[in-house]
Amino acid sequence: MHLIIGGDSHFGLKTEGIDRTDDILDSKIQILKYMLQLKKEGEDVIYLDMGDVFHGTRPTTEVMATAISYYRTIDSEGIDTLIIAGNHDVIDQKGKTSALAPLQAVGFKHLHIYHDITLVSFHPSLNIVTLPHISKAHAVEEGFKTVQEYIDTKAKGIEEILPENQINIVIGHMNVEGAKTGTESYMIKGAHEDFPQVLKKSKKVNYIFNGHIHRPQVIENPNGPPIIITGDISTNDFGERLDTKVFFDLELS
Ligand SMILES: [Mn+2]
Repeated sequence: MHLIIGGDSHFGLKTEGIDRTDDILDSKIQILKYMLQLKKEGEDVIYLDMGDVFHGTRPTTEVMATAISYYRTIDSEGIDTLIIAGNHDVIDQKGKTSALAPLQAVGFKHLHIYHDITLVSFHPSLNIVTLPHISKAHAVEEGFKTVQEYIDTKAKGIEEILPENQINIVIGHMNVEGAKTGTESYMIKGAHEDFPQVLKKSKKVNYIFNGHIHRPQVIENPNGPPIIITGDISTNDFGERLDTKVFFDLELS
C-alpha cells in the first residue's frame, strides 16, 4: 500500500498577474503519473491531498473545470483520494463550506472531501485523522468561542478513540510551531491555529503530515513522530524560486 501525499496546489493562483494553472497542472500530473505507475505494478494507492486545492474561494469556471477533470482521471482509476480543506478553500460564513463544494457535488466514487476533524478508517488497521482548516463560523456554529478551542477539543476526543497497535496517520492544514515559512503572505489568510498538542504528543500516532506551510521541511517533535511539512507542489512566488518542491510516497506493508 502506498500513500501519496502532496498539497497546496493553489489552482487559480496568479503570480505577478501571470496565470499559473498550467504550471500547477504540470505538477499535479507528475503525481498522477507516479500513482498510475504504482497501480500498473499492482500496488494499492491512496492519495492524500493536503488542502488549498484552490487559491481562492471563488475559482473561475476554467479553473474549476481543470480541477474536476484532474480528479475525474484519478477517480476513474479507482484511486481513493482524501482532500482536507485548506484556509484558501474555506468560506468563513455560516452554512457555507468551501471552494471544494462543486468537486464534492460531482459525486466521484473515490473522492472524499473533509471539512471537519474526523477519524477515517479506509482499510483494516489504517486510520487517518483529518485536520482541515476550520473557520471561525464553523467553530461558533459548534458552540465554541475560538477556533483553537474547537480544534483542541475535537482532537482530544479523536485521540481517545484512536485504536492502539494500528497505523494512525494525521493529515493537517495547520500552523506548526518551529516551521520556517517562505511565503507568509499566501498562508496567513484567516489561519492562525496551531496543530493540536494532543495529537503531536500522542503515542498512538505513527505519522504526521501537514500542508499549509509552503516550504517542505521536517519538524522535530520530541514527544511524537516528526512532523512532515509537505509544502506547495509548484513554485508559488519568487521567494520560493530556490526551493525544491516535493510530494511523498509512504509505503506501508
Ligand atoms: Mn497554501
